[in-house]
Amino acid sequence: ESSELAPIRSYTEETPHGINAKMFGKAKGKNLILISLESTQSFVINNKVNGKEITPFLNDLIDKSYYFPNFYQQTGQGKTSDSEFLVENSLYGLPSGAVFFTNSQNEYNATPEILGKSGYESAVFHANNKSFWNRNIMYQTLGYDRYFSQEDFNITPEKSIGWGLKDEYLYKQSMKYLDNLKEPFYAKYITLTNHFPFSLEEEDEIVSEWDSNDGVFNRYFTTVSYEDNALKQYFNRLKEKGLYKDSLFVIYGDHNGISDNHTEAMEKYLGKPHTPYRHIQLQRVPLIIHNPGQKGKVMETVSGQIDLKPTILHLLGKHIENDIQFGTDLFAKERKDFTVLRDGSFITDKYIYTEGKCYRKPKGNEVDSKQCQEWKPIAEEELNKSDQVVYGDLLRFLQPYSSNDNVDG
Ligand code: GP9
Ligand code: MN
Repeated sequence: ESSELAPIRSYTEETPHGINAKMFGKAKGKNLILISLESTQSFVINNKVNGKEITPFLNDLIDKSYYFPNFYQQTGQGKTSDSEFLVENSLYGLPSGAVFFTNSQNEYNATPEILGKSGYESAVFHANNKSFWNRNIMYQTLGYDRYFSQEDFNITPEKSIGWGLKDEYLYKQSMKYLDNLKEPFYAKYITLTNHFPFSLEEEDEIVSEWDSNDGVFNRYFTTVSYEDNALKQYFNRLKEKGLYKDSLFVIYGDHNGISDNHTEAMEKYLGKPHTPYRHIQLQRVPLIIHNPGQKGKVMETVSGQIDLKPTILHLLGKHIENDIQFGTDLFAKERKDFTVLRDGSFITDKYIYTEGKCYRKPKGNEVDSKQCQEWKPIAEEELNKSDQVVYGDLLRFLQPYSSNDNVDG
């Protein structure tokens, strides 16, 4: 292996990459269905607007799933595409620009490629223009077999809102394509209806708009609720087709939807002042891992999108011996409560560090920055090392890997 990769490997191997023997292979041989919930933040989960539950379907599902309330989005300027990059590769997006554009010709060792080697057929469903975020190129690089984009869906004005095809039709029209995928498959859905500026026709509203003087904020609840209901319909379709039980579901928010331009309405809604601490806590996005038939469990571990690749692969019973992963299996006993955001902010079990200041959880009171000091170089190195991999295209030096399907340690 190249000497350029050696310091990276010794760094990623410093952090314990544990495997939870009880969880390893829990979903072995199942289909993997990954759903990216556009702009969905955790503050809507188990919460209400105008006295009504915002996400009744997700709230129910959470009771039968692993739910991660301290899961953070780690994207930068590449927004949705950064979240995809993080999740597929366990590498960070770049400090500026979108890695989907700048480094689409690199070598990677992405989840679709890894699963492809054990017979999974992979497909993405996203009803936008195929070249948006350079996806048509990047998906080939990541090893996707199929990409169903705008041109593969029947998109009419009645079936569209805002950025394009409504989520309910994305799911509905994907069913015939799912039928033609060879099982086990890896299907990734990128939803769109809950995208800024959160437009929705009144007839599609499940909850009504909130009543602050911030229209964007008020409408957010309606599109989140619509997204929730569309997902419910999709699950029903999968059950009818007999695909539900044979699949592992990973559902997560891609990034925040409510920017700091809406802090006044947010303060009013949450009844809490907007502080740098609050800003970081609002970068939490839902993560739901659902393996049909399991018991529900809330997992408090501080985590981020970087951790999904090892988590998913281990659940499917794949351990990639010599992969370079910056994340850690969320079920591993020895994993540390620590997550770095793309701007260098970080979160531990006790502290949040952002904009050069250290805050104590859960109240968010500022404490001496010394309290956060020990983690600061770790956070910096984490991002630097990942950036070196991407800028230097270092995964071209990865040795062909062996997949160990029988880990029980
Ligand atoms: C566009 C969709 C939304 O295809 O992924 O993009 P975003 O603006 O959220 O990155
Ligand atoms: Mn997005």
